[in-house]
Amino acid sequence: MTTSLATLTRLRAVQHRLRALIAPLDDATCRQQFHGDLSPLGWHLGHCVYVENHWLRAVVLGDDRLTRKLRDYYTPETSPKPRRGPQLPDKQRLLDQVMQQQDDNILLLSGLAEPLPAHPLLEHEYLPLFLIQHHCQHYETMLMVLNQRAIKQHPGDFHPQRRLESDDASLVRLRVPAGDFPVGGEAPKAFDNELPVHTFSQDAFYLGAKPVSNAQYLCFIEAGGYQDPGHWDEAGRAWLSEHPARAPDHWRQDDRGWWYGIDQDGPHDLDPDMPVHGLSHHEARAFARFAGARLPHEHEWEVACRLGLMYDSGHVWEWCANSFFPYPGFKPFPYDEYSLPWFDGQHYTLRGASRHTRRDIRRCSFRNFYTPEKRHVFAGLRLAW
Ligand code: AVJ
Ligand code: FE
Repeated sequence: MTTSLATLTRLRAVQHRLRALIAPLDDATCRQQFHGDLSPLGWHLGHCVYVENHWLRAVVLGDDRLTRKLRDYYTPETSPKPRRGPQLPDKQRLLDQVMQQQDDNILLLSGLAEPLPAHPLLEHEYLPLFLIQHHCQHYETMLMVLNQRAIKQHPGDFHPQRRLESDDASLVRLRVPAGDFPVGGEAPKAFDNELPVHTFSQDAFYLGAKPVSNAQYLCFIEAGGYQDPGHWDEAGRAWLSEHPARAPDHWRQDDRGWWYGIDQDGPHDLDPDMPVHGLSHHEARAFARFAGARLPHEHEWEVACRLGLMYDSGHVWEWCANSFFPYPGFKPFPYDEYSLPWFDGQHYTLRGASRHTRRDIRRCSFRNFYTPEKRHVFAGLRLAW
């Protein structure tokens, strides 16, 4: 068996991107935990090459020499986040090891130096495609870490050039027709949670032409949205009473009361027309109620995407109304923990993509999922009626 040049190139590219995020940082930064829900950057890099080594070497080639001792440390379920930083190798050593192993894995997958055995995981390039998409998700999580780092380290001395003005929360609506539509992803790229393809029957509904913008979200803030319990359902009120949130996660006010944002490159003016992010599912629901709307079901979103109505999407993940659930006939693949534990009613589906999402996982059927209180995942919302 061999792997096509196109697939090898995509894997190579994301391997390189992962290392490039680490390369300019010092050792202490790579092992620091900047947010309670996020791992150190160095752990993400090591985890990604561990996942390659596990599937390719231990499972396909039956050689677990590289993974045996690292299993507990790089398996999220057995590795407490606060312990991940101190146990990392020195940054330069980690980078050297990772680069060497990535190179070896590309060579193995190419089948050029030595023949790659026939194995079910290699059929239709399933394994390298899985690895690419796995790494893309960790790449994005590493951007979340860099964002949290910038937020925590920001001294609060920024003055935006322009004052963000609030804008009417009513939006241009698209009509999405009623009908029976296929939903789900295509093998071999699809993750287990996107399968099988099945039919979704919907009534006609209206969907925001764009996600809610920064200026529109400011309208909610200035209208006292965080203070008025009428916009919040019971779960939202419970969350609000425990969290001091009164604006998106990365928004700050200067001494004039002007809003600005912080991302991995530091503080910046907020573009009124760009989609808002940094919102929990609770805030997304409250905004929707405030605007006289609701969140879309993930399959309404997917149908609209398949009908070509999402051409400007892709700057923020979009919280959906429903929790993450298995499709009828779901089979866990390639391992139970990829999706199964998260069908727990505690996770909500997100659709779309953020500006940090690489194109390998941008598709109408892709399902992201997080618990509703998460505010660091580049998530905003789109309204439905
Ligand atoms: C689907 C993005 C929530 O990052 O925890 C990565 C994807 N699964 N490695 C995560 C995932 C295993 C997952 N998310
Ligand atoms: Fe992972």
